[in-house]
Amino acid sequence: MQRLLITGAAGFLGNMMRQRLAHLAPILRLSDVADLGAAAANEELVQCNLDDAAAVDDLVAGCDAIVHLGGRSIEDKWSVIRQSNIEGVVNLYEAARKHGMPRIIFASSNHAIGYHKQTERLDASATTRPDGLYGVSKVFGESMASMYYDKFGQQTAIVRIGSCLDAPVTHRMLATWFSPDDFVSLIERAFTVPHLGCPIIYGASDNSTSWWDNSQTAYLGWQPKDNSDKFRDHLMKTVPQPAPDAPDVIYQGGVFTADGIHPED
Ligand code: NAI
Ligand code: 15L
Repeated sequence: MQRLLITGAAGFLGNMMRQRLAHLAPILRLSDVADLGAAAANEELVQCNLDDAAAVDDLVAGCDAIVHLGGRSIEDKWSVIRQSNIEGVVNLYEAARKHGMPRIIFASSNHAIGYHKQTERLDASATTRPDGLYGVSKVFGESMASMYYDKFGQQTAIVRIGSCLDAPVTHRMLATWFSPDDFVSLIERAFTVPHLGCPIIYGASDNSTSWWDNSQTAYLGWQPKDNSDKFRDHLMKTVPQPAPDAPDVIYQGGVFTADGIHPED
């Protein structure tokens, strides 16, 4: 691979991946609507809005693979979600189709299935149960990936990310935690497996508490290595246990299920 595109590169995960994925290609093309700072010798910086089709077309041209992290990452009013996660995904997939169909990692979210109870165990065939407009937009993105695969053969790894950060900070995250190292190894695998297809993969580490079953994507040969247990004792001692009827204890999407629909200004 010559050039890897990372969208949302100024964001939390984007910043992390800017360092951690640099070994995958000699050139990293980094994009965001926000400022990306100074370019390192191996970096091309492109500041653009994902809702700008022409800009996204230029952005994708010449890229051999895409890690699509750009978009609104929490619940918000519809106009914001639509611009970033609906128009943005449409523009990205059209640009990819026109420019040789580079493999895409699509950062979906557990909020696509957030209204499932924590007592359920889900695999890739589970019904989507989004827990807000943000979750609905991720279901839309997953559908775009699926349709572009069936119609054009565009390959995408749809990753329903749980909670990707250095360490879990809530009790719920003992189940949803996805270590950055495990995310990196999944991306590496998705770009090197001979046939990727368009799998749905739950982005979680090998946590002892788990609601998700990735057996349908065993063909990828990816195994998470980390386990949130190493943080369990500290978390139990330092973070108060939520009430048994709290959304964070009942639903896989946790507190997102308690959000209202955000009105427009
Ligand atoms: P973030 O909010 O820190 O980063 C998202 C980036 O996308 C921001 O830098 C933002 O400026 C950019 N962006 C938003 N709208 C844009 C637009 N219209 N045009 C261009 N750039 C735009 O979010 P984070 O945590 O880094 O997440 C990255 C991706 O992973 C998001 O798509 C999020 O939904 C998904 N995800 C993240 C999880 C996590 O644990 N961090 C969990 C589940 C999903
Ligand atoms: C997400 O989809 C969000 O982008 C992230 O900020 C976390 O809140 C995560 O889900 C989560 O459910 O913990």
